Amino acid sequence: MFVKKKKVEMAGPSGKKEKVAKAGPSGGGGKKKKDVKKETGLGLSVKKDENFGEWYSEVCKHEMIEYYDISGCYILRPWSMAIWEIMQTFFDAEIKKMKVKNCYFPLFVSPGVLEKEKDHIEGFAPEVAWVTKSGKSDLEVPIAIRPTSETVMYPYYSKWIRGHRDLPLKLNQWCNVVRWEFSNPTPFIRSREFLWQEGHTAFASKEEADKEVLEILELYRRIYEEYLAVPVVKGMKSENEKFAGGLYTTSVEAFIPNTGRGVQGATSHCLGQNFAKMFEINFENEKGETEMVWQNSWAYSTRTIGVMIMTHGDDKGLILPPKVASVQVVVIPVPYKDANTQGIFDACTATVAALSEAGIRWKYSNWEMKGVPLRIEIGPRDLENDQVRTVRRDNGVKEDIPRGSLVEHVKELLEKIQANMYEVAKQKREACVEEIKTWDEFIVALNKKKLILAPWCDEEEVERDVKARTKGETGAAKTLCSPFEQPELPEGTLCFASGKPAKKWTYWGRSY
Ligand code: 87F
Repeated sequence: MFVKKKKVEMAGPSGKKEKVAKAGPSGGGGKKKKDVKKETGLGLSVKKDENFGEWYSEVCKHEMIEYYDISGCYILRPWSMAIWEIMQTFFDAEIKKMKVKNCYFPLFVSPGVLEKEKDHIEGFAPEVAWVTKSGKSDLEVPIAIRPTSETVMYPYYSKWIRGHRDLPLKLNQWCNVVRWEFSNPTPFIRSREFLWQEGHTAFASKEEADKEVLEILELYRRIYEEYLAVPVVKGMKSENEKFAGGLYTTSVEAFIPNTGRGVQGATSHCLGQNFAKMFEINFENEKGETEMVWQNSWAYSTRTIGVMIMTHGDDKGLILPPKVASVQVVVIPVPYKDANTQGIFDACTATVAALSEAGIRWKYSNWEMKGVPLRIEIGPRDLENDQVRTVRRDNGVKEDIPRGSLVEHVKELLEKIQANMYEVAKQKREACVEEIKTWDEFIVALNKKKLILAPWCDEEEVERDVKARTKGETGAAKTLCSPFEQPELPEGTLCFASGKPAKKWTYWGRSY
C-alpha cells in the first residue's frame, strides 16, 4: 500500500551527480589548495561561483563540521551545534505553547513492529541500519535503528489512547535518526545520521489535525525566514512526492541559486487514519462509539544549517545571521606603534562589558572568518574620537559609532544585518523564478537552473513522465510544491507537460 516512490537521482553540494571522496579523519580527500588560496588572498581556496561543491565543503570545515571516518557521518562542532540549539530553543518554546509535550522513545526498533508496517517501510528498507551482534556473538534477533519513529511510537499510542479524554495526544522528541543513504553524502544536507525533532500527534477530528499541520508549517517558515534569513515557499507536495504513509504532505521549500536546486526544508504531514488503522489507535467518542484517531507528524532537521550556509556564504566563508550566531560581534584591538595600547585594550574591555550587559553575544578575537555578523575595531584614532569602528560581515560596510551609544547602535546594526541578509537572499531567489507555459520553455528554464513555476494538471502519471524525460547527468526535475499562495490561473490555461487543462501552479526543478 504505502510503497515509497523511487527517488530521483541525488545531487551533491555542487548540484551535479558526483561521488564524494570517502573522508578520513584528515578531512576527506581534499587536495592541497595553498596556491589558489594565495591567489585569492582570502580564507578559502575556491570561489562560490566557480566550484560550489568544493566551496561548500570548505566553508563547512570552517569549524562547523569535521569529517568522520565513516562515510556520510559528520561531527557537529560547537560552532554549528550552537545554531541548532538556538533554533531548538525557539521551536521548543513554540510547540510547548501549542501544548505539545516532549518525550523520548528508544533508538532501537524490534523487527516485529517494523514488519507490521512493512507496506510502508518497503521502499525505505534498504536505508534501514541493523544491529546484528553484541561483542562477537550474533544477536538472536537483529534490531533496527530508527530511521523515523512511527513504528516505535504508535504501538504505545494505541495503548495510551482509550477515550476522547485522552485526545489530543501531542508528543515531540528531539533525537537522532539513521538512514543508510547510498547517494552523495553532503554535510547537513544528506548525512547517514542526523538530528531532528519529530512531532507525532493524534486528534479526534480531521479538522484539528488539518489546523495543526499549518501551525507547525508556519513555525518552520519562521525558523527559515526569521532565524536563518532564508526565504521559503509554503506549499503542498504532489501525490508522487508526499510521504506515502500519509494523507497529504505540506512543506517549506528553499532554493539554492548556485546549483539551481530546490531543497525541501521541513515537512508537516497529515497522516489521516492510515496509521490508526495499522496500529489500531482507536478511541471511544462521546456517544460511546469506537472511532479511529486522526494523526499528524512533522519534522525539521540539521539540514536547516546546510541550507543557511549555502544561501549566505560568500568567497570569504560563512556569513551567519545574527539571530542564530553564537557570537554576534567580534571586538578587535588595532594597536599601532607608539599608540596608546593600554587605552585601546581598556576601550575593548569596556566595549565587551557593555555588549555583555545588553545580552549581545561577543568574542574578543578575530573570528570574523567564521561568519560572525559584526566586527568592532578599536584603534588609536577611535580612542582619540571616543568612537569604535564597526564592519558588517554581510556587506562590508564600515561605520564609526560614538562609544556613548554603543549598545543601541550595535543592536540596531544586528537587526539591519538580519533583515538585509533575508532581503538579499530573497532577491537572489526571485531572480531565479521563471514562470513558463510550455514544455520548450520548461526545458530552457531548467537548463538555466531556474526555479520553475508552471501550470500543471496535477496528475501523477504526468509528473512521472516529466521525471523520465528530464533524467540526465544532473538528475531529473520534479515538483517541489504547489504554493499555497497561488497566482491567478486564467480559464483555459493548459498543463505545460500534458496539454490537459491546468489545475494549479506548481514549482518544479531539480532538487537535493
Ligand atoms: C527511511 C527508512 C525507513 C523517510 C525513511 O517526515 C523509513 C523512512 O518512513 C520513512 N525515510 N521516511 C518518512 C518519514 C516520515 C515522517 N516521519 C516523522 C516525517 C516527519 C517525522
